[in-house]
Formats: sequence, C-alpha cells, structure tokens
Amino acid sequence: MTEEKAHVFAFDEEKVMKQLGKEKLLSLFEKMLFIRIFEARAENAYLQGKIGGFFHSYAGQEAIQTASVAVFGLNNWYTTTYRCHALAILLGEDPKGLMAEFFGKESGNVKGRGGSMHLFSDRMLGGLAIVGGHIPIATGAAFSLKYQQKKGEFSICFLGEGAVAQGSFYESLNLASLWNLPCVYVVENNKWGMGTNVEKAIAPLPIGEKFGLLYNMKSLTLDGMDLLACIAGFVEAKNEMQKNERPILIEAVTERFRGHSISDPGLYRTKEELKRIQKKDPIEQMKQRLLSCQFLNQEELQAMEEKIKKEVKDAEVFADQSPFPNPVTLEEGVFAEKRGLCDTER
Ligand SMILES: Cc1ncc(C[n+]2csc(CCOP(=O)(O)OP(=O)(O)O)c2C)c(N)n1
Repeated sequence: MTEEKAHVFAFDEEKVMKQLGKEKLLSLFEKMLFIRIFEARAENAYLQGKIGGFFHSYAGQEAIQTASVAVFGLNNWYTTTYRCHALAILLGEDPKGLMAEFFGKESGNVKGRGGSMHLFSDRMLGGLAIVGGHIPIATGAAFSLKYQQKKGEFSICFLGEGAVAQGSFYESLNLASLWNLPCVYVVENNKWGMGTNVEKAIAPLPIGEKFGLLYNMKSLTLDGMDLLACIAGFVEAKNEMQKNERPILIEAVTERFRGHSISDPGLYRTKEELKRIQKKDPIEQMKQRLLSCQFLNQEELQAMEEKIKKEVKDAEVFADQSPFPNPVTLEEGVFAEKRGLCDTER
C-alpha cells in the first residue's frame, strides 16, 4: 500500500523566525547541536565497551522534541520511549548524570539501574522500553491534570509510528477523546519500526489524519525535520488545546539517521537513501538559516561547538570516574517487592 499524501501543516518561515528572535533561535539551535554531539560521544563510548545494554540514537529527530519543549515549556508531564536521551537533556537533566546512567554508574540519572532506555526527570515519567506501554501512562497523567483542574498544563506523549499498531494506543486515544483529556500525542513517524517500514506495519495512512478522524481529535502533520515547522505546529496545537480543551494528535514526519539501535547495521536502507535523508538534517537546515541571516558566523559556530564538546567530554570523564553501584544496594530505589513470587506467605 502506498501512503496517501498528508496535508503537511503550512507555516510562514519568516514570521516564525521573527517571532522567536535571534537569542531564542540560537539557543534552540545550540540545544539540538548539544543533543547530537552528546549522543555521538556516547556512541563512541559504547563502541569502546564503556556502555552496556541498548542505545537508541535520536539523531535526525532533534527538531521535534526541541520544538515541543520550547513551545509547551517545562511545567508539563512528558513521556517517551527508549529513544529518550534528547528529552531528558531538554528537560534540564544534568548531562553528567545522563552519561553516568549510560555507563551504569551509581551517580547516574537513575542510579545506574535503568541504563540509556529509562531516563527520568521531575516531569518526565520515562524513558520506557515497552513499545506502546507508556501511552496509557501519559493518558493517566493527562487525567490527573484534568482531575486536579490544573489548567494550562499538558501531558505530552512521544511515540514511534510502530506503537500505533498497539492496543494501548487505541484505548488511550479513545479515553482521551471521550474525557477531553489535555494530552498531546506526538507520533514521531521515522518510517521504520526496527527494520519494518511503516507501510508494512500500519494500515490506515497517513497516521495523523486517519487516526485523528477516527478518534474525533484535531490532528496536525508536521515536517519533523524542520525546527521552525515544528515550532509553528506546536504553537498551533497549544492554542487549539487552550481554546477547545481537547486532546490532539500530531504526526511529525521524520527519519532517523542511525540504525534502530547501535547494533543495527540498517541494511534495509541503501547508502544513497541515507544520503538523501541526511540532506534534510534539521541541524544543518537551522545552521544555514542562522548563517544566512547573520545571527551566527563561522567563528561563533566554532566556539559554540567547542563549548559543547568540552561539556560533553566533562560528562564522559565524570561517568568514567564514578563508581558502579554497590551490589548490596541492588534493590534500593527500584519499584519492586522484596519477596519472591514463590514466597508462601503471599
Ligand atoms: C511490546 C513490545 N514489542 C516489541 C518490542 C521490541 N521493539 C523494540 S523497539 C521496536 C520498534 C518500535 O518502533 P517505533 O515505535 O516506530 O519507534 P522507533 O524505534 O522508530 O523510535 C520493537 C518492535 C518492545 N520493546 N515492546
């Protein structure tokens, strides 16, 4: 089946640039660049055997969560998948703690218990590795906001297009629609669920439009490779939700630059295909815009890169030098019962 063409949200590039202004544009660009450099360094550490378990890069998708946090702000509930490094950075988690978590160290974001797929923050309910498992959690967070009458706060749920086939997606959108929950479902359609193309996995395409119609929700389809398009789209979503007090469905069309995880050689995409995809690099697009309107010059860009590299290097040194958790404390800080299932007292 071939994907029907979605109506991609149109926006006025100049207007968005003007509204954001030089300082904000530079800070958003710097955030995306930080995420890219941080993950590249961590991948390198992984290849040196310093990081165990899985590692899912967000490279190529940075514009989506950067824009979403910029527009909605920190004071909301956020939930995402195992591809969670960027969100934790954007919500202000210390890069040292994040890198230490990758390394499985006691000083890590969740004391070395979770690894790269399970990052948390005050308003971030995961980093969760079960595909679709976090969608009801986000919906519950939206319910709690509504129940407590917390106007102006939202629950923002990022998921991959692969999760759209899960029952948890259907049940969540159904309830959110029935109960007018303040939930933003952001499907980051990077076209691949591991090695399976979206066209072989999801029957109703385009996702945003079809599922929006099905669940009686407004939907927006965004160019997820373009920071400005994402900013404009999330502003529209926020305005709409404030006006109508209804959930919303966003499909951000994107591509990931790396394999599904670090161990995936990505043989399902040709080198030419990858090159074509990388031409749409959200960071490169923003860099060219900032250079051409002289908000940034080559020396400033270099200084920015060096500053980020130093901070990331410091995080790696911190992670390297931190101790592993003491095995005696294994059960501390985890949400689990001490007694085994075969305990007869149960
Ligand atoms: C319930 C469940 N089934 C299968 C898996 C194995 N698995 C991990 S990631 C993944 C693909 C998910 O793709 P998508 O939702 O598009 O997210 P992306 O990785 O592209 O960000 C699968 C099948 C899992 N973790 N959980």
